[in-house]
Amino acid sequence: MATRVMGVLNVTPDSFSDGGRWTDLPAAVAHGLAMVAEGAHVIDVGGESTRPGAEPVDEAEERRRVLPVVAALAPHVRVSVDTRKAGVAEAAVEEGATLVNDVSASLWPVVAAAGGEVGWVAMHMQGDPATMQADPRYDDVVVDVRSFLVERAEAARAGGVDEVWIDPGIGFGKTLDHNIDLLARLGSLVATGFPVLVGASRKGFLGSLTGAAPAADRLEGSLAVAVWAATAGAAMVRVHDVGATVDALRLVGSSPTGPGLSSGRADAKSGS
Ligand code: HH2
Repeated sequence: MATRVMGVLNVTPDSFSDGGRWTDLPAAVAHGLAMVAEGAHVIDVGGESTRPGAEPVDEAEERRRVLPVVAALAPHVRVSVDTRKAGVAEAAVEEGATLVNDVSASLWPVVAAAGGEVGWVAMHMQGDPATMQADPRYDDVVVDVRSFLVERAEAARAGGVDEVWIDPGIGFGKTLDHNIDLLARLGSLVATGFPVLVGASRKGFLGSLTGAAPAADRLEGSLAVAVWAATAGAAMVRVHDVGATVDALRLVGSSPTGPGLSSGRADAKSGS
């Protein structure tokens, strides 16, 4: 199945990899449109960093950051709003967002109230960003995350949300081993039948595995995980490096835009 690409657009001063780069409205909109030109299917606009240790942002400030960007991009591309606040989600939908990317996995009633055009992403997080990496524990991380997500997703469906995504929340209250287990057994989430979104782009565990300390140096690991997730059946990957990810997915035949290795008719020139 073709895997779609969600481009990350953080309108924050403190996001772990692109914080401070898109806080100016014209720069944010230009970057969103550039990701669309590179092949992004959805642009995910966020106004509050949820990196480990991040402090919460108040609602008025989060609205000020995200709403103008959502309004400017919505005529051009599907926009999701990355928020934990009902008021921000509601306002973003009014400005044209049609997907609520909810790292708190609790906002489905807002989405249900918005009507059938709006989808919902339920992401798993253990604890809160401020403390979640202190000592995360699970009986079996894959089983625990799966049952949490299925319970939330089924509640949302029963409550009237037709489009429900699930996301294991890589790095959100997870050790290195937890992240690896979730990716290694991603098929267990895919088998639920809910479309799976995976966000591993530039995250810390890639640095732990490859030694690439600055987040911007984690492109190779990010691409490898995107390809891995797509091959395992993820329906969408959330990434910072859209063009490179679209190319990588195209090569393995997971991109909606072309044939690739898995189609058995790769367009490689003969002899090359
Ligand atoms: N990761 C981040 C934020 N939102 N949403 C979903 N559905 N899945 C994710 O894995 C996910 C997410 C964290 O990454 P980023 O937005 O780049 O950084 P920050 O939280 O510092 O703004």
